[in-house]
Amino acid sequence: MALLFKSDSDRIEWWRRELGERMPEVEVRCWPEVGDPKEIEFALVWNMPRGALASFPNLRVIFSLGAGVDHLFADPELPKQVPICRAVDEFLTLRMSEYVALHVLRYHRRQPELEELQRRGEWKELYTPTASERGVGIMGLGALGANAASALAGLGFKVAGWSRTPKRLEGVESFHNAAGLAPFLARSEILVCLLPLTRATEGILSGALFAGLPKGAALINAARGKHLVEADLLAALASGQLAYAALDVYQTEPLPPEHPFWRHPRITLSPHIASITDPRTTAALVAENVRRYRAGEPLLYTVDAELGY
Ligand code: NDP
Ligand code: OXD
Repeated sequence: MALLFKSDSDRIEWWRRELGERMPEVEVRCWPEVGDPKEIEFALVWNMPRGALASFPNLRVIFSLGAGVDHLFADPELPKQVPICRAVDEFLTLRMSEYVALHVLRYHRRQPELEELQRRGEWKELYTPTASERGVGIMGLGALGANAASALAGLGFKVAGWSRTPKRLEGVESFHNAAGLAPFLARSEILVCLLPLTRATEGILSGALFAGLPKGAALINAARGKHLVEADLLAALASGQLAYAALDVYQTEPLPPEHPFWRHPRITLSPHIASITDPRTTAALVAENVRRYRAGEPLLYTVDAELGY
């Protein structure tokens, strides 16, 4: 029995160790050293080449090496009968909430402007509203969005969330579906995107959506680059409809060196590190799901191929 592992990270040996300790009976093979394709029963992967997963005739379960599964559904030859499980764990969730809190507070407390004043050697008081006067909107109230929303509510922000189906979350005003989008946007001075990338959400962060936000709002996108129409963000920053953006993900990754985002004075960027999958918690989840598969029990965190998440 073998598990194929593929990651873009440089922590391969750590992954091998964590997987090996939890599943000594499973041989871990690291891409591209596949061995006999017939022996691969499980795949824990990120950004596999198109068509590659279809070449394992005895594949039983595909594990996404991240919360998002768009990298799998982008493969037109993805074997349709094989269940897909995604990463949902405490470390992934907490790290994303840290990222969101960092950038919400950074904008809310006018830190980019303070840093500019520091560069100019200028001593000047800048005023900020209290958190209870600041509307923050989280798009996506799933494993990550719900935790980030609760964390911000705990800091005193006026938090709202938008999801596909209705939610109840203490301290968070909840909106859902197409009908809930306009009122949700209208009260979101800071908009955080934590949606999965699907047919329904690709390109959702567009000029039309920005027009529904209060003038001078800020955007934080930690979901997927393909949610954002990048030219529309630049136009909204130029017109003042948006005042600031913090971005972790891009249409093209790594972000090309000539891309205007790199040097934009009102964009803070990071290289898709908002929440990096942790080998300890994710190996434990994979081991539990391998056990469940063997025991004929329901798998944890399977995704719905129709919805795409
Ligand atoms: P979940 O699947 O748990 O949650 C997704 C949320 O989005 C749900 O609340 C869902 O609504 C909502 N949603 C989906 N489609 C729509 C739609 N069409 N309209 C409105 N709401 C919608 O995902 P996670 O919270 O675990 O992860 C979210 C995304 O974050 C991942 O898919 C990934 O792309 C990104 N990510 C980025 C990382 C980074 O480092 N930058 C790290 C980890 C994840 P409902 O609950 O009603 O189904
Ligand atoms: C993920 C990611 O989906 O890291 O987990 O982007």
